[in-house]
Amino acid sequence: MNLPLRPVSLDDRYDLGAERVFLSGTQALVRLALVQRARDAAAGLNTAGFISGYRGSPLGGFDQELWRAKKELAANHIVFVPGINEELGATAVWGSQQAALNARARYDGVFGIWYGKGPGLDRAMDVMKHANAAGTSRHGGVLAIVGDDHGAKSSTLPHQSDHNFSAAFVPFLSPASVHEIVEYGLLSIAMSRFAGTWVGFKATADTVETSATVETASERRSIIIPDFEFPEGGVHIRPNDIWRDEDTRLQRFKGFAAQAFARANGIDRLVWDSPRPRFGILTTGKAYTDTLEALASLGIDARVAHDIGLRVYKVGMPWPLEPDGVRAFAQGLEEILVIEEKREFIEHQLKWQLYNWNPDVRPVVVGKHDEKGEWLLSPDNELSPGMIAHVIATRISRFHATDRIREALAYFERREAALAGFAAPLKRSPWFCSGCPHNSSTRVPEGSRALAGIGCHIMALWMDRAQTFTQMGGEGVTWVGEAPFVADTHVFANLGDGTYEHSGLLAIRQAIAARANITYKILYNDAVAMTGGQPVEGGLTVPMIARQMLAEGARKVVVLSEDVERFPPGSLPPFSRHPGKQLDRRRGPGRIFPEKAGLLPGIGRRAAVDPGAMAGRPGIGTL
Ligand SMILES: Cc1ncc(C[n+]2csc(CCOP(=O)(O)OP(=O)(O)O)c2C)c(N)n1
Ligand code: SF4
Repeated sequence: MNLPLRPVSLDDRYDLGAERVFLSGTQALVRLALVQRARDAAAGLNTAGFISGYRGSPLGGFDQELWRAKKELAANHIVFVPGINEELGATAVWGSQQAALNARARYDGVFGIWYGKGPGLDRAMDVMKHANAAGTSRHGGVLAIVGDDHGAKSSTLPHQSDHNFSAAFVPFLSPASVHEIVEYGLLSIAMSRFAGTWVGFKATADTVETSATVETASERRSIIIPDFEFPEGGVHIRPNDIWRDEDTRLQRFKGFAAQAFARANGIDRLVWDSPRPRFGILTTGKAYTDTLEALASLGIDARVAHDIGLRVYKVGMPWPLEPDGVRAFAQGLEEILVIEEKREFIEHQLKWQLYNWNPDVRPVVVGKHDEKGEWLLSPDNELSPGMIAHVIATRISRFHATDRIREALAYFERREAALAGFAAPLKRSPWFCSGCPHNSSTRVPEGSRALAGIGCHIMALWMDRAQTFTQMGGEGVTWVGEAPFVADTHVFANLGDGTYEHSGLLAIRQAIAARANITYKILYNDAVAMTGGQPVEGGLTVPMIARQMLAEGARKVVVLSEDVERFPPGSLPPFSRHPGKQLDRRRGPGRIFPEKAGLLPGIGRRAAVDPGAMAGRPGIGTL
């Protein structure tokens, strides 16, 4: 039988009329902005969109996707301005809500979208709290998308942002897959408009860095605005607000409004039920899809669940946990297993929700630990369907044990044992690409020490060229706290140009203020390499950095380049150009700071900028 093939094109991803589109999670975030604007227009609202934030995996490519969709965004009144860092990006998004306070506003409202990696949310917490307390505009709303890397696959620490969102009193949603991104995004923006809060959105590599064919029907779903008793004057942003009142509105109204919205729109839902329930699984986000896979491997589907008394509850909004739904779910259960990645978060809320409620409904709640306090689901790293299957099988074994379960468990155990005993025959340390300027610029003279920073050049840690590093924007500053207590008198600090623009300049200012003896190597490769080679915001050039460093008070600034002629006469301030690729490794920095032999004499109370070097890539300078 010859079935006609549906015409498919990669451009469908932003075709709002398409019923089914193939797109990545990152593209779904772009589509979300377009769909939001289209829904507003259909509802008679003249809205615009504003997007800002800072890149970092798993949202490393969001900015590139937005640049690619420039035409679509412009046609839909959506403005994208990359932040120089997450904190300032969030501040700009705060401004998108203030536009509604302006008597000369050109739109009914502006929906704001902020994005950042987990550590970016860490550094943006101050603005997050202030902007959230100030509130959103009635026809605007803010979605704060955070990229969480639970397994530290592409980060210097595993991170989960759940606790930060709740600390900032920002309700947040957690989509389980690409399929839910647009729908959850629309719900989040509508919730943000309704409850007057920013609404967070958790993106993991599994949800945002994968692609899928997605049915678009959910983009047209109706969104219910529930009845809710708001305080006089409402909960939205206002001029000359009173700070204590902002807090009262947050604590007493906005969180509860978010719960009412979640309840009305079924954001948390019972997925499987049974007429004689006894065992419940409550799960969220990526762990939900892993749980379904685990259940399938154990031969448990909706029909088996129905027969054996198993319920599955999917939480779409992990904070603040909506109480009516979880209490209804808990009724009749002997035990609830909470399956969530990393530190327990929903599990604690669930226990609060149940404890003072109804003593007749007190199921045992287990998750990270069992009822005896023994570890059950791992708090570190990601969960796998295998791990989850193990725990489910063990917990339900008292009422449901089958050959299929025994076989599946035996398979997982065999696999685990094989993995535990496996040692790679060959280990290959990552290294800079050949021709990369970092190959030479991260070397230090013999007897010297370098502190590493965030960026591709962090690989210096694995090349015996550095032993410690800091977060983005802290480069070299650990030396301020170490130097008074050790006999060494000098260190080098590596700092990429992307990080310099993001926050590293302040680290240098701190070093100078503390009169620390540091040689900063500003590794200019004209790209934010590690996240995909994006241009550095603001078009930073070598002469700009050199002049900036002198103005900050660096005692000496030297440009190292194999081709100093690339900088026309007059473009650099009057200081030494150094026509070499790197510091002389045998003679130490005295070679380029020839005032005295030894370590950076004369620098003493000031930081100096000692630029890194580069290989011969056209158009790339080195400072
Ligand atoms: C606060 C924070 N935001 C974002 C990131 C993600 N991130 C890791 S490396 C990097 C780029 C660093 O670029 P650059 O300093 O130019 O170094 P290069 O990669 O070019 O060596 C970014 C943005 C992070 N680690 N921390
Ligand atoms: S900076 Fe670019 S060339 Fe160098 S290691 Fe990173 S990706 Fe490779």
